[in-house]
This record gives sequence, C-alpha cells and structure tokens, in this order.
Amino acid sequence: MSATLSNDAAAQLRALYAEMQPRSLYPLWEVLGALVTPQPRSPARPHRWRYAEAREYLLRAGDLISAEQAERRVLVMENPGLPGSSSITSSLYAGLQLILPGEIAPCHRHAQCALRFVMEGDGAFTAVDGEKALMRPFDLVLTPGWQWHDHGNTSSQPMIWLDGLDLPTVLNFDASFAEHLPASAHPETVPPGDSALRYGRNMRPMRGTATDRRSASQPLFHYPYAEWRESLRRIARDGDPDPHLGYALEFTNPADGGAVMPTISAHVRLLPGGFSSRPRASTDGTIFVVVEGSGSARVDGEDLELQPRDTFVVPSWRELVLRADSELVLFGYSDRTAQEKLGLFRERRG
Ligand code: 1HN
Repeated sequence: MSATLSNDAAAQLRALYAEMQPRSLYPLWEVLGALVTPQPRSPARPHRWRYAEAREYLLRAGDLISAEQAERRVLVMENPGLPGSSSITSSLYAGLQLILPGEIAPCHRHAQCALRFVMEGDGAFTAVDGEKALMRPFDLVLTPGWQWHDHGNTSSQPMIWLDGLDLPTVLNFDASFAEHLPASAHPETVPPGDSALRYGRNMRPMRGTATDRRSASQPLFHYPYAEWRESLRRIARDGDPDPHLGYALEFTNPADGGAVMPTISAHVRLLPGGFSSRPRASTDGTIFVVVEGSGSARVDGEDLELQPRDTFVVPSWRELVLRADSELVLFGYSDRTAQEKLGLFRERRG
C-alpha cells in the first residue's frame, strides 16, 4: 500500500480488517508487495554441509536404528533459512542415506521423484521396478515418480548416498501418494544393466515389441561416474570452458532429450585448476556436491570453502562465483526443468 491515509481512514480500515478476519477475508493491499516482489527473495540461505561431520552422525545413527526400522535411514540437510520444512531449497529436498552391509531398505513407491548421488561405498544396489543398479562412487541413479524401489547392501562396506527429491514441490501441489510392496524387495525381473543396453546407446527397442521393457517416458535410470567423468575429462582437453559454468554437461532422458525427471534437472561440471567463474545468478536454487578438487563458492560475497563430498546450496537469484584451487568437479541438481515448463526460469550472467 503506497498512498498515505488519514488517521481516521487508517483506524476505520483496522476495524474493517478485524471484522472481516473471522470470515477469512483479508486486504490484498497490505500484503501485495511481499507477494509480488520485483525479484526473487528466497528465505533459503546459502549453506555448506561438511561431509566428514555428517558422516559421523550418520554412522552413529546406524548403530542405533536399522535401515528396515527407519524405512529410510537418512539425515536431512535442511536449509537453515527454512526451519521445520525438511527442504534444502523452496522446491527440493536433500538428505544423506546410509545402508550398512546386509541391510535392506524396503520396497515402496511414491509420487515424488528421487535421485541418488553416491558418496561412498561400492556395490550396494538400488532396484527400480525390479532392475538393480549396482552403485559406485559418484554414480547418479534415478527413481522416477511411482516406480517401485528398494535398496540393499550385499557388499562388505557401508554405502552412503545423497538423496535428492522434489518433496516440497509435490507437497505444494498436495499431490503426494505412496504405497508399500507387501514383500520387502521387488522380484528381480531383469539383469542389472538391462535398461542401459536397450535405451542407453542411442537406440531403443522397436516399438510394440517385447524388447520394450521399461516405462516409455523414463527408460534410463543409471548414469555411471565412469561414463560422465570420461566425457568431462575429454571435452576439457580442447576448447575453452564456458566463463560462467566451466565445462558443463547435463544428464538427459533419452526419451525426449530433456531433463532427467519432470521436476529435477541434473548436471556435472569441471572447472580447471586456477579457474574463476564469472558471476551468475539463476532462479533455480541449486544443490551441489563436490566430487573432486578444492576451491570456493562465493555466494553474494560470502565464501564457502569446498572439499570433496561437501554438499552446498545456492538459493534462487543469489550470485555465484566458483573458484577452483585445483581441478574442481561438481554435481548439481535443481528445479530448472520445472521452471522452464512453467515459463519461470531466468538467469543473469555478469
Ligand atoms: C525415499 O523414498 C527415499 O527411497 C529416500 O531411498 C529419502 C525422503 C523422503 C521421502 C521419501 C528412498 C526419502 C524418501
């Protein structure tokens, strides 16, 4: 509300508000400025979670509660600016999940889309609709909405990964559904790697044949580190990095060439040692994991120092400058694809 009112009118308006309130009626002019801001004003804050610290707490939880008892034994990385929300940005969730040797995290499915980005361990699996992905450090594994998934660890080491979900988005739409499989594990319907053979080689099964096994809209769900790292390594050998992003590759869904899931985009980037990015802001608050190297993320002038396996978050429309002390490799995910579909995505490159 911009115009000044007489004392009399102001007093009468206050009386009017008090009378309307029991009928759930409110004056827009008192809140309009906070609702329609000239630019994003996220309550989320830039923050970094040290992997070594979180890991200690997670292993202590592992001594006290089993994966089966917890259903999912996860420490939520909640944004300090969004207390009580279990959210890392206004639209996305992040947590660190531990599965110990011999454990099973029982089979369920839900409307929410999830990704896993492996932090440590080797050989535990996520099974998606009956196909196992054997997980290695820094692999990306997807669990698209409404696909059955369970996790198991038949290796001899603990396995820890980051879970990224669109929980706050689904909550916002009041569209959450979930169910449990009566058995703790889904029957194994195809051998590990089956979907990569059928859909991961710029080919696909002929339509309408029995070789077309997976959901037509989400055929691939395992993006191994060995493959994406090799691509980054080789494209960084010749050609210049993008001044804002470094060498950056987005993971895609081969069904349509778009983002990996309807609400989540994911990418990796490599910044050569000594490289400083030009400042950039975007409307998609982004969660990053440091894969390799060290450096810093300066967010609106505040420095977050980065070490391997740290997670950090850059909220919407905060200016990010990345500096690589040694060759820095990052994984990142955001709601960019959802914003693009809604016509909301913007970026500013300085
Ligand atoms: C979930 O289903 C998993 O399947 C992990 O591993 C974390 C956080 C909230 C809701 C569902 C999983 C989750 C989750």
